[in-house]
Amino acid sequence: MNENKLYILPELPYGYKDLEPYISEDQLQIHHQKHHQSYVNGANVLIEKNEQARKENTELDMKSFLKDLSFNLGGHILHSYFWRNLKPVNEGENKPAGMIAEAIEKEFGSFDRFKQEFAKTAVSTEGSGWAVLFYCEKFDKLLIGQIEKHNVNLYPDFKILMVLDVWEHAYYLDYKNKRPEFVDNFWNIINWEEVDKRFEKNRG
Ligand code: MN3
Repeated sequence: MNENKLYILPELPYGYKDLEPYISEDQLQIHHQKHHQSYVNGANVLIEKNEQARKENTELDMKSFLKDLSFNLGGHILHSYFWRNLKPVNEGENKPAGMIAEAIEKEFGSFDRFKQEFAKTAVSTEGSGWAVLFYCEKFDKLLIGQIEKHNVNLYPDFKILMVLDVWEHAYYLDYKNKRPEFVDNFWNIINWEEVDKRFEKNRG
């Protein structure tokens, strides 16, 4: 890859071993360096192809081009959120604090109820996809969503506060087919400070 690409793979804010035992070094490295990188590369290739077509004044199949672009760009953006809403394992219980904790309490009744709904969302996502915590500014409301692949079922305009990748490539080395175990362990490595920061920023 040359250096003048539009999209680049972000560095992780921690080391590849730092999410163990919940995500192994091998699993995290392949997920970041191979899978995430492939969406970055895919988006760059497509953007170049489009620019080339404009220069040469040739036609692209817009429908298929845009589908590929939203898939790859969606993958890049969601993974970038995902790495930052994870953090190395600390001692003690990992629970939200601050404004996001209050908002979860208000919306879901309790943190446990939120966990239950979010986990069910992640476990029941069909095929490859994401569980997402969104914020709707208009009604000052938290919403859970399921994004299929990287780009289907998105709520336009709603801000992404937290994501969980439930593609098999996110957990298969460590958990094989046991997605519920992976989802269960996700709670130990959520960076709630980052989620709260996103919430406060979007709430204004
Ligand atoms: Mn992934």
